[in-house]
Amino acid sequence: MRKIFETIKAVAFEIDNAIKTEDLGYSDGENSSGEEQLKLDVQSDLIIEKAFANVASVKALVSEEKEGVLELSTTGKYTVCYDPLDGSSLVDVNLSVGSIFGIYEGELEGKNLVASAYVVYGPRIELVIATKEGKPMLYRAVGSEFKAVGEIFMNEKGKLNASGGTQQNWSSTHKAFIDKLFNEGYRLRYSGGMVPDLHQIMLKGGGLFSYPATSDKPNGKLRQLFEVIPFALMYEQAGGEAINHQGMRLLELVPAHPHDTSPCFFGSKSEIEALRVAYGIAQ
Ligand code: P6P
Repeated sequence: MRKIFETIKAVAFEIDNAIKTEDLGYSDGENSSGEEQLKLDVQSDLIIEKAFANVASVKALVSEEKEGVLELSTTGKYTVCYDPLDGSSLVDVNLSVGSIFGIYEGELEGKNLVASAYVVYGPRIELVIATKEGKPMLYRAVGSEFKAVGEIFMNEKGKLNASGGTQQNWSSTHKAFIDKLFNEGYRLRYSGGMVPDLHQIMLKGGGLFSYPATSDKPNGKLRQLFEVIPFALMYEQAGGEAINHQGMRLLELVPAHPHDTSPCFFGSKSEIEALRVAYGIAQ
């Protein structure tokens, strides 16, 4: 696993350099979710694929930018599922973006996630790594090295509310719940980049990030294997919770297809409990 984390650190610097120096135009392709691919999406994907090809413990890769599973070896132990440059459409307005990694051992489902990591490409390059032991660890790039900053803890209750999805397509239940939080004084913090938005809530004392089922996306928008499940480990290990609209832990999801999505809610315990009450799924 150490070699996997070292590889993530190495690709973080390469992708950050690509963000700062490469063409921001669109390629002529689409990803498996039918989204237009930026040249940066394709390039970031290639950087990661090349880097992991040399890691003996990795047997396969699943990428947001590719359809299926890319087999690398028959002797490897882990499958790395990743979103190479999440929120890439924000690069051309100079907002923070990120890479997300889920490391699985066995079948590709929530219970087999053994570790996750994400990189934030912002004013600074930051990396967070979570395993099933202990709190997530925050690292910050200093020169060409990542230095450990400290463990991440979430408060019981926060102040931030990142409400995703198109509001006109929210259910009345979800709209009433989000409005209630704002009426209680929560502050809107939503950039449209999952990585910086979830990173901010974890580091700024907690709150709620929601991307619900909507009339135009009844299964939500965010992908289970390389977005939702990796962040679910982060939030649970930091002392928060991560559930879907039925109250199921996101770490218990079993995707039928590598690009399956899920409605998702990540937050401090207090906000997730309030969501359960609002959605009528209180335990
Ligand atoms: P919306 C970026 O495209 C992304 O996949 C996530 O990074 C982000 O949380 C979400 O989509 C934003 O979606 O529909 O709110 O613009």
